[in-house]
Amino acid sequence: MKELIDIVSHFNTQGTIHEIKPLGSGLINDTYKVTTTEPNTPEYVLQRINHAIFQDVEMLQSNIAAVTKQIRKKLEEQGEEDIDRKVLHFITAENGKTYWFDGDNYWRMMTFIPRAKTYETVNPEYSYYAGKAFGDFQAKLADIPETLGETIPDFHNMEFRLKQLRDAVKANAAGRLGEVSYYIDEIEARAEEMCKAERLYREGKLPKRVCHCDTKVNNMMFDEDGKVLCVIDLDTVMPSFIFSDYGDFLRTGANTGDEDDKDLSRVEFNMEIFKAFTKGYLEGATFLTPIEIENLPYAAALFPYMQCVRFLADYINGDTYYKIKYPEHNLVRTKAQFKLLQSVEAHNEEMKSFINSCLHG
Ligand code: GN1
Ligand code: MG
Repeated sequence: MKELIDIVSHFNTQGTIHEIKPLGSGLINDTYKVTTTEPNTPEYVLQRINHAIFQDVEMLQSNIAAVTKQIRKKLEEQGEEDIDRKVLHFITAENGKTYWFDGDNYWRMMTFIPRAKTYETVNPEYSYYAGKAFGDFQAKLADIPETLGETIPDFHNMEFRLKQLRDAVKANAAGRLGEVSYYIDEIEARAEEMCKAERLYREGKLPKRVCHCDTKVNNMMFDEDGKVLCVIDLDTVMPSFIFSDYGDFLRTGANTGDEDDKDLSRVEFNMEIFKAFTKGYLEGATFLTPIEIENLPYAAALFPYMQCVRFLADYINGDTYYKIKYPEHNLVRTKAQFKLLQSVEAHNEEMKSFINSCLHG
């Protein structure tokens, strides 16, 4: 904790530090909650940025600055109250930037949003609010004046993710290939269909828009009444297909089991959550084109598929990307995402007819 206190001392915070404790369940950055002794000073969040993954920290933080500035402006224009709980606020360090480099690691701090909660699972009512909130998030960013950089190049590019998997298979760095051939075959059987977004983009039929790109259900803060306060974890906000935000929420929010469930019988795609989220999303994302809407069921399948590919590639590579809790963790995650994908596929027709009913009443 002494080292963490030292890091915090480089930021312009108020009050005396009382405690610094780990916070949240992210798989990439390390996150801590910083509490202060005085009752009227804010609490903070301290994060060690995963610099191996986010290599251009300057770009990362300037994207986030542009995004939070734009959201704040829109909230002000709408006459919103409680703005400080509805958009993240980053703390300046003594170097005048919103991050601090200690010689080894990059750190940043933001104000902790009081009386807010995150969830690992949500009910249909909360999903409806979440759908509206992510639609609204994309709508607010539609006319952002800055051009955002790709903080992780090709982040949600399915062709690129498949290439990474194929490279991992070729190298077989951890000698794990023997146990995963079933999953490789299942992935390859769907590869062409799953790269549809990239094809539509090349043909000029599908736009890229500013998206969040990590709309896991636990990246959203809710207030005491279950209303969405704000979206957090802005590292991956960048131009992408809207499928990213729609699909990744459903991947996490509509899974009846856990992302890394060992009991595959618990993993199913929950259509009640799907319906509530989709209804909210279509209400919030008023700018969607017919081709985007028509491909929402594809997006619901794409994200469990992409995550399956990413977890499997990491497993084959010997666990170099995601934090793991035990040696088979990435394989367990792969299997759970594949089971979820199969369940999404089984609901394809039902998804389509629900979306049609939303559009035509
Ligand atoms: C990572 O940071 P976190 O845990 O919210 C990952 C996402 C994955 C997710 C899988 C930068 O998100 O893309 O979907 O894990 N973020 C990055 O749980 O790779
Ligand atoms: Mg997160």
